[in-house]
Amino acid sequence: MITKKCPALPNIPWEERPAGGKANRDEPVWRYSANPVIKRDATARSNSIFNSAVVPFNKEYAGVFRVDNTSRLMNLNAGFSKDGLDWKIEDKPIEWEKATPDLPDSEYKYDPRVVFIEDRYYVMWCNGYHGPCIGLGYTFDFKKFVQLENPLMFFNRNGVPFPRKIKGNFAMLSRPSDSGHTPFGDIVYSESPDLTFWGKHRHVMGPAPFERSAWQCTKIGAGPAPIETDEGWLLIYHGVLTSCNGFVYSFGAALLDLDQPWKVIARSAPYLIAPREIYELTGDVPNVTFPCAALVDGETGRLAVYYGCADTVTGLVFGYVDEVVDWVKRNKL
Ligand code: BMA
Repeated sequence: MITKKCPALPNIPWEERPAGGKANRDEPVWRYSANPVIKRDATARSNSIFNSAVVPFNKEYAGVFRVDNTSRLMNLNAGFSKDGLDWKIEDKPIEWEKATPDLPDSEYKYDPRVVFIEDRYYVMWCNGYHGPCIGLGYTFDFKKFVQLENPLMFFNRNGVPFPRKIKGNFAMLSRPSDSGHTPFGDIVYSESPDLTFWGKHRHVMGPAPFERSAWQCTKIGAGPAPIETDEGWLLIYHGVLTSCNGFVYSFGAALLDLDQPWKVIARSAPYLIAPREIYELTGDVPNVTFPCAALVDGETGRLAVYYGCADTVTGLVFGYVDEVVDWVKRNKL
């Protein structure tokens, strides 16, 4: 078992791989049969709930959800669940307390990631401040939330913290962008001693050559917080293809070096999941599967990945960390 570095999570949401016709396909993950696990109208004024982050919390689950409301404003709401499947999401967005009074206001917030580091849950999101930038904050209880300095300059999206310090520093991935629907994008690594000042920027990987892996040939971005395994950090990441109808968002996986995570050990040429089901193919933005959170049971290696579907609802896929790692190594770009 290569996931012993992750804590046990005996109540991880789970469903066995479906038997039958698809059993011989080389696809290490399978969709929850009751997808979408979170519907678009789960709060009083939500237009859509997608690209959201869940974590184990007090033997149950909590999360920070991207809730676009019926004015089509993008914001983050807290939510709670006993089993990771049935969610109660707050009707009102999180009201952030500023760590220092001179912190700039956010024009919007979207695409959160949540990770427990040392003593608290950190939230990273795409924050509106003169264009998209990375927002950062923390909570202990998912009731009171404190906002910290924006880690990096605008323009940037898909900020994702590592779940532990690397050689004494906090670490994150991000994806420098422009102010619009960016037609490019590479994953970059950065470190910080104090979560305010970030440096040691390193290029991790860029889009793949079109002729070798087309689903990730326009841009890529980190998904859930990297998962620590004996073979490296397992990074689930999204990739974008530009079709005649616009962007198509799929996701695949890579293995990064444990001590120098900007070094890519392996990266998958095929995707893990691409828009195929009706709730991934149609919605407010068609053809989007966008992972933002992963739960792992360190005992069994079970993996549950939450992903936004067509910018409208939230889906869930299951797999085993070992099988995904093995699949990445067998299907290297
Ligand atoms: C990106 C972000 C994501 C979204 C994706 C597809 O720029 O807005 O939240 O899922 O586009 O529309």
